[in-house]
Formats: sequence, C-alpha cells, structure tokens
Amino acid sequence: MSVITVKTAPIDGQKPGTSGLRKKTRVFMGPHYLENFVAAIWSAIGGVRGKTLVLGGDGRYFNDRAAQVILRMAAASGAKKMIVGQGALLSTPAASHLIRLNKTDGGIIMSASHNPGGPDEDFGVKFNTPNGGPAPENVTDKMVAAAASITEYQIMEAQDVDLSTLGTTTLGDMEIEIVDPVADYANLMKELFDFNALRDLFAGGFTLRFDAMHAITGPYAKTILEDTLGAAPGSVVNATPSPDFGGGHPDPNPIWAKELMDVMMGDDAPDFGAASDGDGDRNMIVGRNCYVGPSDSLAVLAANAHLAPAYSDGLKGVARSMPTSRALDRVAAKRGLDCYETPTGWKFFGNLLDDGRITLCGEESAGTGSDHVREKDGLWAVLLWLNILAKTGKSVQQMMTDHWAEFGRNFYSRHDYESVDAEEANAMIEGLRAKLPGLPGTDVLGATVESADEFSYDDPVDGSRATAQGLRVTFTGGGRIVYRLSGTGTVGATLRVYLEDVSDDPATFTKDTQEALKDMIARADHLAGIAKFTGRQAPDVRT
Ligand code: VG1
Ligand code: CO
Repeated sequence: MSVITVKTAPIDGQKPGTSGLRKKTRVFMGPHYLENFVAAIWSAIGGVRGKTLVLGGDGRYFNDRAAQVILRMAAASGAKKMIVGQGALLSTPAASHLIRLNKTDGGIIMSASHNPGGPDEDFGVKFNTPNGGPAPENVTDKMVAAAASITEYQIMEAQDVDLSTLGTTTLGDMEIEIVDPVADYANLMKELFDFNALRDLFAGGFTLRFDAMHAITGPYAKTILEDTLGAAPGSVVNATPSPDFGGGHPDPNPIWAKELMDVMMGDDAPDFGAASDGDGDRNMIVGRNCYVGPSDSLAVLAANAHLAPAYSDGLKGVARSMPTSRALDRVAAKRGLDCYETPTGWKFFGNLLDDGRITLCGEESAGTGSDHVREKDGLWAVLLWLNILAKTGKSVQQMMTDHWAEFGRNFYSRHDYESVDAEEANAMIEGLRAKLPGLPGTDVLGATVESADEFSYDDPVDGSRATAQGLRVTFTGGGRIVYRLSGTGTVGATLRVYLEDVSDDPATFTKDTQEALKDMIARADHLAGIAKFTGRQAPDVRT
C-alpha cells in the first residue's frame, strides 16, 4: 500500500448549500470531484492527521464507492481512526450521536437527504463538527476557499476495505472500527423515552404504520418500534434501504408519502402514521384522518415534551427556523420559554443547543430535534409523539383539537416551485427585495402590511452574522408570507413560498389549510409576481 499524490485543479460549484454539498450523482462520480471536496474538508479542519472521524451515509447509489475513497484519503493523510457504520450506513442523527458518544473530531455523512438517489439523481457530502452538528458557515467557508485553490490531494492505493463485518481492521496505519449503525442510537432512545409506557401502548392494541420510504430509517425503526417496543410485525413498511429509494422521492410530506396518506385517511387506518426521509432526520406525523403539519407538530412537542423522561424538568428554551410557523412562539409565550428564530438549516441551532439556551427546535420542513444530538431526528420525533400519546391517552386528532383550543391555530403551508429558471427566480427575489422598504402601511388585497424585510441573523452565542436568509412580509392580524430560494436543489432554482395566517376562533380550526390561506396565497403572487416570473400557475408541491 502506498500513498500517492494526485495533481488536480479546482472544480466550479464546490460550495456547500443549506446542508452540505449536493450535486447530481454523476457529477460526484466525475474525475477528482469527490476527492477535491474531501481534500477541502481536510484543509478546512486543519488537516486530518491524528484525528478520529465518523463515516456513514444513507445508502444511496455511490454511497459504498464514496466511502472507500474517503477511507483511502483519510488513511493517506494520516487520520488515526475512522468509525464507520456497517455497510457504510448511518442515519444522520445516528452519525451525530456517534460523533458525540466517541468524542471524535467530527464526521462525514454521505447523503443528499430528501433528494432522490440513483445514478441520474443526487448525491451529497456533509461534514459535521465535534459537537455532532453540521459545520457552521465559518468552516464551510474554509472548504469553499480550499476547493477553489486545490492543486493536489493524497490518496492511498489499496484494495477495498470490507465494511460488511463488525469489528476493527486497518488501512495502512489507520484503524477502522466498523460498528452496528443502529445499536448506540437505539440505546440513546431508550434513555430518553419511557419504553415501558410505549410497550404497554402497543400491548394494548395501539396500531402504527411507519413508512421508511426505502431509505435509511428502516433498520432503525424495525429494531426500535417492532423488535423492542412490540409494534406488530409489518408496522414498518418499505423498510429495506435501496440505492434509489425504490425509485421514489424520500421526502416525508403528503405528496411523496402519498401511499401512507391514503392508508391514514382510509377506513382501516391505524392509530398513528409516520414517515421519514432519505437520511432519517425528518419526520411526517399523521393521525387517523388527521395530517399534522410539521410546524404544528413542533408546537405540540414543545407543549408536551415534559411527559417524556428526558424532558420532565421542562425545556430550557426553544427555537425554530424563520420560515417555520409561529405556532411554536405561542407555546413559548404561554409557558414562559425563550424562543429563538434562526435561518433555515440545522447548523444554526448548534450554538443555541451547545450553550444550553434551548432544548428543542425544529423547522417547517419536517425536521424536529433536541439537545440529545446536533441534527434533526425523525425517529426521535416519532418516539416523542408516541410517548406523549401513551401518557395522555389521546388520539392524534384529539391532541390537535386540544392544542388549537389552548393556543389558537396558525394555518400554514409551503408552496414549492421546483426547477424554475434560476435567472427568473433571482429576478423575482431582487424585484421584491427592492419593493420591501415601501411596503409597510400599504394595503395588499385587503390586508395591511405591518413589516417587510430581508432576514439576517446575529448568532447570540458567537456573534456571527448570516445575511440574505429570506424575504418576509407580515400583516397586521398575524398573517405572514416568506420567500426564499432553496439551498439543497441540484437543478435550476426552487422557489419556496411560506404562507401563514392565524385564527383564535375555534369555529375555523377545522378549515382546510389551503382554503384558510386563500387570501395569503393571492397576496403572495400579487406582491412578487410568482406566476409571471416562474411561468407556473400553481406550485409543484404544497406541504
Ligand atoms: C431544506 C429545508 C430545510 C432543511 C434542509 C436540509 O433546505 O427547507 O429546512 O434544513 O433542506 O434538510 P432548502 O434550502 O432546500 O429550503 V435535509 O433533511 O434535506 O438534510
Ligand atoms: Co434529511
């Protein structure tokens, strides 16, 4: 085995977005592409020599090949040890946990999360820091700089490492420990939740359908829900991870998880339904005949988390990403909790969690988590919901009805316009940005603008500032529209329009969300000219 130095040159576009570097798989498979970026990671963390890292991914196409390349590069550059999930598999929250549990110098997660997988779909690479969380911008900025000036990288010439067998092996001088991807994560969940109450729940006939969407959560959900807690065999469906996620789109929302939605809205619906995304950090919660919007789910979890052992002393504070509905703020206000508003992306929660300012946080995109790891965690959210249902004896529907009765209802929906022309999308945002200062006080189709600005975030812990994080327009009475461009897509631009309106009138609480937001939807187009710029009459996805 020998270390070789490969001459290379910078490749355009190696800039991490909302969550790591995501590109078409074939781009990642292109000459030097993955290698350049991995070398840029080493450079951004001050070299990998003597360090221990965690490595795993969501099992999508190229996951296995990429793992071998990363191991050979780590060995060539003097890494001390790599802790790898068996088969190079790890869910994102499990990877975060392993980084923290083993006090490593960080980890690499191979995933494009909710993006589809396959040779013609997407791949991604993300670096997490020693706290277990996604690298903050000061680290990703260094990756960008290193990738833009790279001239060579080191890689070891060696045969593939057998990652299928648990135990310890070596590559050159580097130790490789192959671990069960599920075991440590399952132990953590046992510490957080009342597993006896959950076992009793299932023993009492409670039924569940968990759709793993052919992605990484299957083995985790089967072990925990079926084998440990006693959910009926077969409760976890689409449980075997496949490189192309069964040809599907592993995004847990009513559109992509339609199969689950149909079951949950049908005559023989189980008590509880859930789905998760490609890398297992997101969740969708559905009751019998009752879809729970992610922003509402976050609010319900915040209001009831104390029913689970890990949170029985109450929460230190909570946080949500800016576009997430303000249902959480209502809970925080009533319970006297600090509530932080951060830019989109989990990396912005890290400092708040590390500093002990918050215990629980979440995003409208179906990511919820707590200080148990530094990533959002799909299965954790499912278990917290189940723990709450077990303790209250309520159905999902009853939980929602009671929640709205106590806190009021924030109607909320996100409209996505996918793969639109990037120039047109940017022109729309620029046009709206220019209009913002003149909007306060004006009338937009019958509602008065209260404020209009572009969101910037000053991190209260380290003082760093993130700018250009979305345009927001709020209306007197509590309505709000947010516009931003996605940072996870790989083709053209995806415009996200986040719509919210509030009601304290119980008579309206069961209204259909899109119907309740009809006026806001019209205002969103009126203000920004969505149809004009995108050429679309309707969004591709409404969640
Ligand atoms: C999307 C979501 C964001 C989430 C991010 C990564 O980002 O909106 O809330 O944190 O994906 O999630 P964007 O920039 O496309 O809106 V995952 O589960 O795809 O790592
Ligand atoms: Co994800």
